[in-house]
Amino acid sequence: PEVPSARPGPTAPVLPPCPDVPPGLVGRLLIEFTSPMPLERVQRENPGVLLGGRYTPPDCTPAQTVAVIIPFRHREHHLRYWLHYLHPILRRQRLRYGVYVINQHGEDTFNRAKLLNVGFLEALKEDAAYDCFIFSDVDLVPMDDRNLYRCGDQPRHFAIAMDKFGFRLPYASYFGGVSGLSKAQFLKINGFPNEYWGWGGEDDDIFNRISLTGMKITRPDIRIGRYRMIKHDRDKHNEPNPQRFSKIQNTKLTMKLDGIGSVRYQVLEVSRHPLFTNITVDIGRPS
Ligand code: UDH
Ligand code: NGS
Repeated sequence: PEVPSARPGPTAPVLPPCPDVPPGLVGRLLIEFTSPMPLERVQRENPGVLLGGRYTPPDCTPAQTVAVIIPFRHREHHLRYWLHYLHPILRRQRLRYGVYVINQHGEDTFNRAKLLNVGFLEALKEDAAYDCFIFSDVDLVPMDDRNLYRCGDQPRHFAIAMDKFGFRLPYASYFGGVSGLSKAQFLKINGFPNEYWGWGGEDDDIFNRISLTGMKITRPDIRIGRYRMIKHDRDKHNEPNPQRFSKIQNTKLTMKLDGIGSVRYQVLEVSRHPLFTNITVDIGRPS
């Protein structure tokens, strides 16, 4: 008797796994922030990106599904550059990904790490398949597409050679700018701290959480982990937090109670734009 064909029909193509090293990367990139960047242009240049900033490679099946989480308030001009440079890079890296801008509502003190916790939970509500989370400041653009925005068996630090630091680490335990954790790694450290209001220290607290749970960060080669930062003045309502030095001494005690398990917030709006999903959130204010 004739054996039914296992071959899938044209509507359900089974694609091969994406290769470890994506073909067609270009390496070092020219990044500049001088000419204006209209959103219409960025949309026109990225027709393959689906509503909400979702993308799936057409020619292979990626091993991971990556949520890119951006803490945000009043940086629309930076976001346009970020989208312009990052979408083509992430596409060349053959990632299945979505871009989530977590927009802090109101004018109370900014809280980067709490916004990132919100991003983790809200991205998972959008798609339970997310298993890798890349946390990126809106003003940081990689200068080399070989810096792959993926998760590994340890938490990863991507932004290790920023122009403003002379393309070096500012200090050995620096974990700021752009970092990535798998879902399991993120949950293992109870997510990020919610109690760092204002500028500074939250990235050091995250580094402490990783070390205290027996993990060790990985980084790309220093020649590949290069970044340009869009120059800007200090934002309003994000003054240096005077408590940051004492708080980072206490991570071991605080991390059990303060983290993804205790985050409280209210989503005010979810809007799907052509190149990103915007989630406006009320995260409260320091108590
Ligand atoms: N962010 C916003 N809006 C804000 C504050 C912060 O979107 O009002 C986000 C944004 O993604 C930013 C990230 O949080 O990239 C980190 O904040 P930051 O850019 O203020 O931190 P950074 O260390 O700058 O880059 C601190 C002030 C530097 C002043 C330099 C003056 N020459
Ligand atoms: C450290 C901060 C970090 C910050 C890093 C780089 O001193 O949060 O400087 O800052 N830690 C504390 O303040 C405890 S930067 O030069 O980018 O402004 O990421």
